[in-house]
Amino acid sequence: MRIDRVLLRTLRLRLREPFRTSGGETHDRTVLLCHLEGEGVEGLGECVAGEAPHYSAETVETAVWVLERYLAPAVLGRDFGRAEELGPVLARAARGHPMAKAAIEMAAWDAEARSRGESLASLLGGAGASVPAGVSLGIRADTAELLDRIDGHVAEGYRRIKLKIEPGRDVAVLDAVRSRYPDVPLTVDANTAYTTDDMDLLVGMDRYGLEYVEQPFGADELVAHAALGERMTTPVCLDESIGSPGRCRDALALGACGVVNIKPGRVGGHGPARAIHDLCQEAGIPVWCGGMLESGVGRAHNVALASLPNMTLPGDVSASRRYWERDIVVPPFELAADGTVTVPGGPGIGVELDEDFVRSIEVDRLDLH
Ligand code: NPG
Repeated sequence: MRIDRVLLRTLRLRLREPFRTSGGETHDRTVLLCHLEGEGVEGLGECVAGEAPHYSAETVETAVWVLERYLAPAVLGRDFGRAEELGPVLARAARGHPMAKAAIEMAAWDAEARSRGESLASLLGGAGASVPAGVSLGIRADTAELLDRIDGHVAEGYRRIKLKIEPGRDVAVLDAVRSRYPDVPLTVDANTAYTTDDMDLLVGMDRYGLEYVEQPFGADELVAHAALGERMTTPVCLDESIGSPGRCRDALALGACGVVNIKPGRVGGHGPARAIHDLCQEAGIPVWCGGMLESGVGRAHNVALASLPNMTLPGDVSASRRYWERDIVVPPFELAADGTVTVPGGPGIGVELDEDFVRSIEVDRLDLH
Protein backbone atom coordinates (compact mmCIF):
# COMPACT_ATOMS: atom_id res chain seq x y z
CA MET A 1 0.00 0.00 0.00
CA ARG A 2 1.23 3.48 -0.83
CA ILE A 3 0.37 5.97 1.90
CA ASP A 4 -1.19 9.10 0.36
CA ARG A 5 -2.72 10.83 3.35
CA VAL A 6 -2.25 11.09 7.11
CA LEU A 7 -5.13 12.83 8.85
CA LEU A 8 -4.73 13.75 12.53
CA ARG A 9 -7.91 14.58 14.39
CA THR A 10 -7.94 15.84 17.97
CA LEU A 11 -11.11 15.15 19.96
CA ARG A 12 -12.11 16.14 23.47
CA LEU A 13 -13.93 13.30 25.19
CA ARG A 14 -15.27 13.76 28.71
CA LEU A 15 -14.57 10.95 31.20
CA ARG A 16 -17.57 9.83 33.25
CA GLU A 17 -15.46 10.59 36.30
CA PRO A 18 -11.89 11.86 36.81
CA PHE A 19 -9.15 9.18 36.87
CA ARG A 20 -6.24 9.66 39.29
CA THR A 21 -2.91 7.81 39.28
CA SER A 22 0.19 8.57 41.35
CA GLY A 23 1.23 10.73 38.37
CA GLY A 24 -1.79 13.02 38.05
CA GLU A 25 -5.49 13.36 37.32
CA THR A 26 -7.37 13.23 34.00
CA HIS A 27 -10.84 14.83 33.59
CA ASP A 28 -11.21 15.12 29.83
CA ARG A 29 -9.36 12.79 27.51
CA THR A 30 -7.76 14.41 24.51
CA VAL A 31 -8.06 11.69 21.88
CA LEU A 32 -5.68 11.94 18.94
CA LEU A 33 -6.85 9.84 16.01
CA CYS A 34 -4.59 9.00 13.10
CA HIS A 35 -6.19 8.05 9.77
CA LEU A 36 -3.99 6.61 7.05
CA GLU A 37 -5.21 6.44 3.47
CA GLY A 38 -3.81 5.09 0.27
CA GLU A 39 -4.91 3.21 -2.81
CA GLY A 40 -8.49 3.03 -1.62
CA VAL A 41 -7.57 1.53 1.75
CA GLU A 42 -7.96 3.22 5.13
CA GLY A 43 -6.59 2.50 8.56
CA LEU A 44 -7.21 4.01 11.95
CA GLY A 45 -4.95 4.39 14.97
CA GLU A 46 -5.10 6.28 18.27
CA CYS A 47 -2.23 8.02 19.99
CA VAL A 48 -2.29 7.25 23.73
CA ALA A 49 -0.06 10.13 24.85
CA GLY A 50 -1.40 12.04 27.84
CA GLU A 51 -2.52 15.63 28.14
CA ALA A 52 0.47 16.20 30.47
CA PRO A 53 3.87 14.42 30.64
CA HIS A 54 3.00 12.40 33.76
CA TYR A 55 2.96 8.79 32.58
CA SER A 56 5.89 9.35 30.20
CA ALA A 57 7.63 12.28 28.54
CA GLU A 58 5.19 12.34 25.62
CA THR A 59 2.07 14.47 25.43
CA VAL A 60 -0.60 14.95 22.78
CA GLU A 61 1.17 18.13 21.69
CA THR A 62 4.61 16.51 21.33
CA ALA A 63 2.94 13.71 19.38
CA VAL A 64 1.25 16.08 16.92
CA TRP A 65 4.53 17.97 16.52
CA VAL A 66 6.66 14.92 15.75
CA LEU A 67 3.97 13.35 13.58
CA GLU A 68 3.67 16.49 11.47
CA ARG A 69 7.37 17.31 11.25
CA TYR A 70 9.05 13.91 11.02
CA LEU A 71 6.86 10.81 11.10
CA ALA A 72 4.17 11.56 8.52
CA PRO A 73 6.73 12.92 6.00
CA ALA A 74 8.75 9.70 6.41
CA VAL A 75 5.85 7.49 5.31
CA LEU A 76 3.87 9.72 2.90
CA GLY A 77 4.24 8.72 -0.75
CA ARG A 78 5.98 5.45 0.21
CA ASP A 79 4.86 1.96 -0.56
CA PHE A 80 4.70 -0.61 2.23
CA GLY A 81 4.05 -4.28 1.59
CA ARG A 82 3.37 -5.01 5.28
CA ALA A 83 2.53 -2.85 8.29
CA GLU A 84 5.58 -4.34 10.00
CA GLU A 85 7.80 -2.41 7.57
CA LEU A 86 6.79 0.96 9.06
CA GLY A 87 8.61 0.40 12.36
CA PRO A 88 12.18 0.67 11.00
CA VAL A 89 11.26 3.67 8.81
CA LEU A 90 9.73 5.50 11.77
CA ALA A 91 12.75 4.59 13.92
CA ARG A 92 15.04 6.30 11.40
CA ALA A 93 12.79 9.37 11.17
CA ALA A 94 12.96 10.28 14.88
CA ARG A 95 14.32 8.97 18.14
CA GLY A 96 11.91 8.23 20.96
CA HIS A 97 8.25 9.29 20.68
CA PRO A 98 6.91 5.72 20.75
CA MET A 99 3.29 6.78 21.28
CA ALA A 100 3.35 9.06 18.23
CA LYS A 101 4.98 6.29 16.17
CA ALA A 102 2.45 3.75 17.39
CA ALA A 103 -0.47 5.89 16.19
CA ILE A 104 0.78 5.61 12.58
CA GLU A 105 2.10 2.06 12.87
CA MET A 106 -1.16 0.74 14.32
CA ALA A 107 -3.23 2.54 11.67
CA ALA A 108 -1.11 0.70 9.10
CA TRP A 109 -1.92 -2.66 10.75
CA ASP A 110 -5.63 -1.80 10.59
CA ALA A 111 -5.25 -0.83 6.92
CA GLU A 112 -3.39 -4.05 6.10
CA ALA A 113 -5.98 -6.20 7.86
CA ARG A 114 -8.83 -4.36 6.10
CA SER A 115 -7.16 -4.76 2.72
CA ARG A 116 -6.90 -8.51 3.32
CA GLY A 117 -10.49 -8.71 4.55
CA GLU A 118 -9.13 -10.16 7.77
CA SER A 119 -9.57 -9.14 11.40
CA LEU A 120 -6.64 -7.38 13.06
CA ALA A 121 -6.64 -10.05 15.76
CA SER A 122 -6.11 -12.76 13.17
CA LEU A 123 -3.44 -10.77 11.30
CA LEU A 124 -1.54 -10.33 14.59
CA GLY A 125 -1.71 -14.07 15.27
CA GLY A 126 -4.45 -13.99 17.88
CA ALA A 127 -7.04 -16.64 18.46
CA GLY A 128 -10.22 -16.89 20.45
CA ALA A 129 -13.49 -15.03 20.26
CA SER A 130 -13.15 -13.13 23.54
CA VAL A 131 -10.57 -11.92 26.05
CA PRO A 132 -10.78 -11.72 29.86
CA ALA A 133 -11.26 -8.16 31.11
CA GLY A 134 -9.96 -6.48 34.24
CA VAL A 135 -10.77 -3.04 35.55
CA SER A 136 -8.44 -0.37 36.90
CA LEU A 137 -9.52 1.95 39.71
CA GLY A 138 -8.00 5.37 40.23
CA ILE A 139 -6.80 6.67 43.59
CA ARG A 140 -9.60 8.05 45.78
CA ALA A 141 -9.36 9.99 49.01
CA ASP A 142 -12.48 8.21 50.28
CA THR A 143 -12.03 4.46 50.83
CA ALA A 144 -15.79 3.86 51.32
CA GLU A 145 -16.37 5.29 47.84
CA LEU A 146 -13.65 3.03 46.41
CA LEU A 147 -15.28 -0.02 48.01
CA ASP A 148 -18.62 0.97 46.44
CA ARG A 149 -16.97 1.09 43.02
CA ILE A 150 -15.37 -2.31 43.55
CA ASP A 151 -18.77 -3.74 44.54
CA GLY A 152 -20.17 -2.50 41.24
CA HIS A 153 -17.33 -3.87 39.11
CA VAL A 154 -17.28 -7.26 40.86
CA ALA A 155 -21.04 -7.51 40.28
CA GLU A 156 -20.52 -6.66 36.60
CA GLY A 157 -18.17 -9.64 36.34
CA TYR A 158 -14.71 -8.10 35.86
CA ARG A 159 -12.06 -10.81 36.22
CA ARG A 160 -9.62 -8.76 38.28
CA ILE A 161 -9.49 -5.47 40.12
CA LYS A 162 -6.41 -3.25 39.83
CA LEU A 163 -5.93 -0.51 42.40
CA LYS A 164 -3.79 2.52 41.76
CA ILE A 165 -1.60 3.15 44.81
CA GLU A 166 0.91 5.72 46.02
CA PRO A 167 2.82 6.22 49.28
CA GLY A 168 0.22 6.92 51.96
CA ARG A 169 -2.63 5.38 49.93
CA ASP A 170 -1.60 1.74 49.90
CA VAL A 171 -1.71 -0.77 52.77
CA ALA A 172 -4.70 0.82 54.56
CA VAL A 173 -6.64 0.67 51.30
CA LEU A 174 -5.55 -2.94 50.73
CA ASP A 175 -6.61 -3.90 54.28
CA ALA A 176 -10.07 -2.46 53.61
CA VAL A 177 -10.43 -4.10 50.20
CA ARG A 178 -9.14 -7.49 51.32
CA SER A 179 -11.42 -7.58 54.36
CA ARG A 180 -14.44 -7.02 52.10
CA TYR A 181 -13.13 -9.23 49.28
CA PRO A 182 -10.73 -11.89 50.60
CA ASP A 183 -10.54 -13.77 47.30
CA VAL A 184 -11.12 -11.36 44.42
CA PRO A 185 -8.17 -11.36 41.96
CA LEU A 186 -6.48 -8.13 42.98
CA THR A 187 -3.41 -6.19 41.78
CA VAL A 188 -1.82 -2.85 42.61
CA ASP A 189 -0.16 -0.35 40.29
CA ALA A 190 2.19 2.32 41.65
CA ASN A 191 3.19 3.99 38.36
CA THR A 192 6.79 4.38 39.67
CA ALA A 193 5.77 6.17 42.92
CA TYR A 194 8.07 4.25 45.33
CA THR A 195 11.81 4.13 45.99
CA THR A 196 14.07 1.39 47.32
CA ASP A 197 13.54 2.92 50.80
CA ASP A 198 10.04 1.41 50.57
CA MET A 199 11.28 -2.18 50.03
CA ASP A 200 9.96 -3.46 53.37
CA LEU A 201 6.54 -1.91 52.87
CA LEU A 202 6.30 -3.47 49.40
CA VAL A 203 7.52 -6.90 50.58
CA GLY A 204 4.83 -6.68 53.28
CA MET A 205 2.22 -6.63 50.50
CA ASP A 206 2.79 -10.38 50.11
CA ARG A 207 0.15 -10.79 52.83
CA TYR A 208 -2.62 -9.57 50.49
CA GLY A 209 -2.31 -12.41 47.98
CA LEU A 210 -2.03 -10.05 45.01
CA GLU A 211 -1.70 -11.36 41.45
CA TYR A 212 1.25 -8.97 41.04
CA VAL A 213 2.65 -5.62 42.15
CA GLU A 214 3.02 -3.34 39.15
CA GLN A 215 5.84 -0.88 38.55
CA PRO A 216 6.70 0.23 42.07
CA PHE A 217 10.03 1.87 41.08
CA GLY A 218 11.24 4.19 38.35
CA ALA A 219 11.15 3.13 34.72
CA ASP A 220 14.97 2.84 34.57
CA GLU A 221 15.31 0.80 37.75
CA LEU A 222 15.48 -2.77 36.51
CA VAL A 223 18.00 -3.85 39.16
CA ALA A 224 15.81 -2.51 41.99
CA HIS A 225 12.83 -4.42 40.59
CA ALA A 226 14.94 -7.57 40.40
CA ALA A 227 15.96 -7.11 44.05
CA LEU A 228 12.32 -6.70 45.07
CA GLY A 229 11.38 -9.80 43.08
CA GLU A 230 14.01 -11.77 45.04
CA ARG A 231 12.40 -10.78 48.33
CA MET A 232 8.71 -11.13 47.41
CA THR A 233 6.62 -14.15 46.57
CA THR A 234 4.15 -11.89 44.73
CA PRO A 235 5.33 -11.42 41.13
CA VAL A 236 6.62 -8.00 40.10
CA CYS A 237 4.95 -6.69 36.93
CA LEU A 238 6.68 -4.12 34.73
CA ASP A 239 4.93 -1.49 32.62
CA GLU A 240 6.81 1.83 32.24
CA SER A 241 10.16 -0.03 32.32
CA ILE A 242 9.46 -2.05 29.19
CA GLY A 243 9.87 0.51 26.42
CA SER A 244 11.16 -1.85 23.72
CA PRO A 245 11.88 -5.50 22.97
CA GLY A 246 15.54 -4.84 23.84
CA ARG A 247 14.65 -3.49 27.27
CA CYS A 248 12.34 -6.46 27.77
CA ARG A 249 15.22 -8.83 27.00
CA ASP A 250 17.33 -7.04 29.62
CA ALA A 251 14.53 -7.20 32.20
CA LEU A 252 14.11 -10.93 31.60
CA ALA A 253 17.87 -11.54 31.82
CA LEU A 254 18.01 -9.67 35.14
CA GLY A 255 14.97 -11.44 36.54
CA ALA A 256 13.34 -8.03 37.04
CA CYS A 257 9.78 -9.20 36.43
CA GLY A 258 7.47 -12.17 36.71
CA VAL A 259 4.72 -10.54 34.62
CA VAL A 260 4.74 -7.90 31.85
CA ASN A 261 2.07 -5.35 30.99
CA ILE A 262 2.16 -4.75 27.21
CA LYS A 263 0.82 -1.48 25.84
CA PRO A 264 1.35 -1.11 22.11
CA GLY A 265 1.42 2.70 22.46
CA ARG A 266 4.25 2.57 25.00
CA VAL A 267 6.51 0.52 22.72
CA GLY A 268 5.89 2.02 19.27
CA GLY A 269 3.06 -0.18 17.97
CA HIS A 270 1.91 -3.70 17.32
CA GLY A 271 5.21 -4.92 15.80
CA PRO A 272 7.30 -4.28 18.95
CA ALA A 273 4.35 -5.25 21.19
CA ARG A 274 4.20 -8.63 19.51
CA ALA A 275 7.97 -9.07 19.76
CA ILE A 276 7.73 -8.42 23.54
CA HIS A 277 4.85 -10.89 23.77
CA ASP A 278 6.98 -13.54 22.04
CA LEU A 279 10.08 -12.90 24.19
CA CYS A 280 7.99 -13.28 27.35
CA GLN A 281 6.33 -16.41 26.03
CA GLU A 282 9.72 -18.01 25.37
CA ALA A 283 10.80 -17.06 28.90
CA GLY A 284 7.61 -18.45 30.47
CA ILE A 285 6.50 -15.00 31.65
CA PRO A 286 2.74 -14.30 31.33
CA VAL A 287 1.65 -10.96 29.87
CA TRP A 288 -1.50 -8.85 29.68
CA CYS A 289 -2.61 -5.89 27.66
CA GLY A 290 -2.59 -2.55 29.48
CA GLY A 291 -4.84 0.42 28.81
CA MET A 292 -4.30 4.16 28.57
CA LEU A 293 -7.87 5.46 28.85
CA GLU A 294 -8.32 4.85 25.14
CA SER A 295 -11.43 5.60 23.16
CA GLY A 296 -13.00 2.70 21.26
CA VAL A 297 -10.35 2.94 18.53
CA GLY A 298 -7.41 2.24 20.83
CA ARG A 299 -9.54 -0.22 22.77
CA ALA A 300 -10.22 -2.18 19.55
CA HIS A 301 -6.48 -2.36 18.87
CA ASN A 302 -5.85 -3.52 22.44
CA VAL A 303 -8.56 -6.17 22.34
CA ALA A 304 -7.07 -7.58 19.12
CA LEU A 305 -3.59 -7.68 20.69
CA ALA A 306 -5.01 -9.22 23.87
CA SER A 307 -6.09 -12.25 21.83
CA LEU A 308 -2.45 -13.39 21.40
CA PRO A 309 -1.72 -16.73 23.09
CA ASN A 310 0.55 -15.58 25.94
CA MET A 311 -1.90 -12.85 27.02
CA THR A 312 -3.12 -15.18 29.73
CA LEU A 313 -3.92 -12.58 32.42
CA PRO A 314 -6.98 -10.26 32.27
CA GLY A 315 -6.13 -6.98 30.50
CA ASP A 316 -7.23 -3.40 31.09
CA VAL A 317 -9.68 -3.89 28.27
CA SER A 318 -12.78 -2.69 30.08
CA ALA A 319 -16.12 -1.92 28.47
CA SER A 320 -16.58 1.49 26.81
CA ARG A 321 -19.09 2.52 29.49
CA ARG A 322 -16.48 2.14 32.22
CA TYR A 323 -15.01 5.42 30.96
CA TRP A 324 -17.37 7.05 28.46
CA GLU A 325 -20.97 8.18 28.43
CA ARG A 326 -20.78 7.59 24.69
CA ASP A 327 -17.87 5.97 22.86
CA ILE A 328 -16.69 7.18 19.45
CA VAL A 329 -17.06 3.75 17.81
CA VAL A 330 -19.99 1.56 16.87
CA PRO A 331 -20.62 -0.89 18.26
CA PRO A 332 -19.15 0.13 21.64
CA PHE A 333 -17.28 -2.49 23.70
CA GLU A 334 -19.40 -4.34 26.23
CA LEU A 335 -18.57 -6.67 29.09
CA ALA A 336 -20.17 -10.11 28.81
CA ALA A 337 -21.59 -11.71 31.94
CA ASP A 338 -18.53 -14.00 32.12
CA GLY A 339 -16.18 -11.00 32.41
CA THR A 340 -14.90 -11.08 28.86
CA VAL A 341 -14.93 -8.66 25.94
CA THR A 342 -15.63 -9.95 22.44
CA VAL A 343 -12.81 -9.69 19.92
CA PRO A 344 -14.30 -8.03 16.81
CA GLY A 345 -14.32 -10.45 13.89
CA GLY A 346 -14.88 -7.95 11.05
CA PRO A 347 -12.06 -6.62 8.84
CA GLY A 348 -9.35 -4.60 10.59
CA ILE A 349 -10.17 -3.31 14.06
CA GLY A 350 -13.75 -4.42 13.40
CA VAL A 351 -15.52 -1.29 14.66
CA GLU A 352 -16.47 1.89 12.80
CA LEU A 353 -16.23 5.52 13.84
CA ASP A 354 -19.47 7.20 14.88
CA GLU A 355 -18.71 10.08 12.49
CA ASP A 356 -21.50 12.44 13.65
CA PHE A 357 -20.36 12.16 17.23
CA VAL A 358 -16.68 12.43 16.31
CA ARG A 359 -17.37 15.62 14.35
CA SER A 360 -19.23 17.10 17.28
CA ILE A 361 -16.25 16.69 19.64
CA GLU A 362 -13.43 17.43 17.18
CA VAL A 363 -11.29 20.37 18.31
CA ASP A 364 -8.51 20.28 15.74
CA ARG A 365 -7.43 18.55 12.53
CA LEU A 366 -4.28 18.37 10.49
CA ASP A 367 -4.43 16.97 6.97
CA LEU A 368 -1.05 15.83 5.68
CA HIS A 369 -0.59 14.56 2.12
O1 NPG B 1 -8.40 0.88 31.41
O2 NPG B 1 -7.60 2.24 29.91
C1 NPG B 1 -7.67 1.81 31.07
C2 NPG B 1 -6.80 2.48 32.11
C3 NPG B 1 -5.89 1.53 32.75
O3 NPG B 1 -4.94 2.19 34.81
C4 NPG B 1 -4.88 2.23 33.62
N1 NPG B 1 -3.93 2.88 32.97
O4 NPG B 1 -0.68 3.27 34.28
O5 NPG B 1 -1.66 1.67 33.28
C5 NPG B 1 -1.67 2.81 33.72
C6 NPG B 1 -2.93 3.62 33.67
C7 NPG B 1 -2.86 4.97 33.05
C8 NPG B 1 -4.01 5.64 32.78
C9 NPG B 1 -1.69 5.56 32.72
C10 NPG B 1 -4.00 6.88 32.20
C11 NPG B 1 -1.68 6.81 32.15
C12 NPG B 1 -2.84 7.47 31.90
